[in-house]
Amino acid sequence: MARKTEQSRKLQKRAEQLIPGGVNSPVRAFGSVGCDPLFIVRGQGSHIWDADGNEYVDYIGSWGPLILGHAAPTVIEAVIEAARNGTSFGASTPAEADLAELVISAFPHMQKVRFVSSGTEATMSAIRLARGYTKRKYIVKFEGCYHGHSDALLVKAGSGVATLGIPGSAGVPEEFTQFTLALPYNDICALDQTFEKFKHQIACVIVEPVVGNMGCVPPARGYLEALRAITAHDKTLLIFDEVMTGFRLAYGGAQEIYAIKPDITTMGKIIGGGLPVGAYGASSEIMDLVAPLGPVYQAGTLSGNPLAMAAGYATLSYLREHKDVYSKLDKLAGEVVAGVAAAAKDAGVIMCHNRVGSMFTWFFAAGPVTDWTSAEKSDTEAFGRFFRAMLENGIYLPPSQYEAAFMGAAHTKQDVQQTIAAAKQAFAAVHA
Ligand code: HOZ
Repeated sequence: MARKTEQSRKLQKRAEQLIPGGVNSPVRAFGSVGCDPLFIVRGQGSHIWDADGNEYVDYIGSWGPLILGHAAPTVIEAVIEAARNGTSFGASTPAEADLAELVISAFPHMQKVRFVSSGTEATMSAIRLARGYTKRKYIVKFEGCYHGHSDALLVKAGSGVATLGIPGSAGVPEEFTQFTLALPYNDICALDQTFEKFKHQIACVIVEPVVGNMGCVPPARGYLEALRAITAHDKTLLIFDEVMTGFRLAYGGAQEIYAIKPDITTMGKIIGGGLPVGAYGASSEIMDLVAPLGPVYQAGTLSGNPLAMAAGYATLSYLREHKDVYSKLDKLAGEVVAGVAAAAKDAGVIMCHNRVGSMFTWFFAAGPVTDWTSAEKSDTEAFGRFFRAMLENGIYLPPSQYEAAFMGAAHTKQDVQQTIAAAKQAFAAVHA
């Protein structure tokens, strides 16, 4: 029987009258997968329910933050308790240093951290800090990586920008991006050439150490090491954008897995346990340039918000006490990724996959997908057919070929079996 969609449709029509595209973030409009967006009314563990009463296994988890699943009791109780004492003061609260201590303890290079309200703010502030520290203008980013929607970082960006197939954004004057150099990811030669050309002029290199925003793309062997060596040699700061990967791939993020110490780490998602948070951290020498100690300005009324601090603290303390969660996630995610890949092979569907721990993508491409040029070769029409068929079978995937899927601690073997069974049916639709 076809999935009911009447209520979600009604809600979308209403929202479209009031909000651009009916959404507060573009990918949610489902534009690239050819169906109406869902309106979610409830989440519990690894499942969500929409306004029409349909139930789905959720592989988005709010785009990564919900590593403990929806409405995890430890997080909900912490938020309720914090809310009873007031929701915002625009003044310091003890919870900020508590969360700061947990975050800093996870990253060996970090001595101080500043909380903001989103990943966009974190990366934007980290770039400003890098420029303030090095007194240089140029920044390097990579094609298909997404670091939020600040002007200088939208150049050749992934995520919604890639999904919509737009080169950047209207409203950003050329002058605002003249110091942004966008290079292919996983290409050491391009890095070498750029550092040769812009010697002592590059303030920082910002990278998703495992990319999530062109779909999941891991670093090639030796790539992050080369990045570290080149930046150190030129006294350029290396920024790891671990908004997605921090506390997800391992407690200490991608930098723990690949054993690299960046100069600045940006974070978001999991450190807010599902509430709006971002953060950037570095050595005291770098961080003490931030106002009020130093001349690099950054501020925010909702920065360090007590509810977000409480949700983040509950999530991180759980993960710190249960580090075996990462090996369990790795195993279960391995099973679902391999099971769906096998079903694709049996059905003769051209597909490849990338996975690092609990982050993964099935690309409708022959692969391997190692950078934006290879990701872009994906058959997005086929992905759309697969996405819609999976939805009909109760599986909620990211509504874009160029976004990673996430698994959380609440997912079960049964979820995995249901997903593989759904994929077997869905691949028939991909051929249709
Ligand atoms: N660009 C976000 C993930 N890469 C999606 C944001 C959202 O729609 O919530």
